[in-house]
Amino acid sequence: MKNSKISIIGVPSDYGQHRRGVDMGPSAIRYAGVVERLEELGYEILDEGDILLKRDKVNKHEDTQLKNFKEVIEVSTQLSDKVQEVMTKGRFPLVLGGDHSIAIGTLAGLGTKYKNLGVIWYDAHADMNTPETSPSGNIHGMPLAISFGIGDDRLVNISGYGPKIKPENIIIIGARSVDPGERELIKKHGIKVYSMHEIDRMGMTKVIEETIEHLKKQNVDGVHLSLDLDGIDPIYTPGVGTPVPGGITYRESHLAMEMLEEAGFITSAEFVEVNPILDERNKTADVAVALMGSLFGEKLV
Ligand code: B3U
Ligand code: MN
Ligand code: MN
Repeated sequence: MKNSKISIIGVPSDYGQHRRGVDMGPSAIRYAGVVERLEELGYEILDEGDILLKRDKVNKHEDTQLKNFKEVIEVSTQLSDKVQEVMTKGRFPLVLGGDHSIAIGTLAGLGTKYKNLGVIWYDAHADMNTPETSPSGNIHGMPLAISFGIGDDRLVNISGYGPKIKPENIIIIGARSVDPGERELIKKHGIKVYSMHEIDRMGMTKVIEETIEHLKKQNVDGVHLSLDLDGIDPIYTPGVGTPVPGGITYRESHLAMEMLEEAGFITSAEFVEVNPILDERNKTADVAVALMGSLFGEKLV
């Protein structure tokens, strides 16, 4: 990674879905040794601590079906500010979730600096539902659509502007649970998706080669990796709220991280959906930290 200074931002939010415990994700990842692992690689790490969350439920009389709507707005706004502050200091933002709704805030912050940001969305899901198409009302199933301008206006316009990213700069890797409305949006906006089908047919090497090639062709001015631990097969990462079988292997994931590191163009990252309550002895946080090792240049020999 070109930037040798990393700032860790914890976002202990579980507001984007209904299973408690994912708010402990940042603690679990710290416990798994993220700071030590990256320091060992020679980075200067600053743990910025966690975004502060209010726990009073104010959503009771909300004018929307979206769960914890006001809380998600509040967390996203705070996180966006924090990401901007970290970038102003010239540091690499490494965001630890929390559920995937936090990506709304991360991308809101990143978009103030990067006008042509590339986004790699490593996930079993497309996270492109809208209030109309969502089967659950869970905002963690919506952050990608929101970030390219589709969804509730108040979420689309976090930090006073929107959209944050362009659909042609998005690449989804690992999809295997896609809702009908999401499929339509993927087609309509020509979103590039490497589902498990393509990963199986082409192999992860080709998938990442094409990803890198595509983003370079798009002339992106930065690349954000948004990694949902449920993209990986639940054999390796059982501690997630919505596990889907038939996922990306541990080895394929390391290879992907290593190839992205070699490309040298990742400018920010987030690791989300680690839920230690649903986990087996912090296995999922351990995988998250191991993958961060590869993403930041750990070598086997
Ligand atoms: N697509 C479903 C399920 C889901 C999305 N993201 C996760 N689960 N982790 C939804 O609720 O939108
Ligand atoms: Mn997700
Ligand atoms: Mn997911």
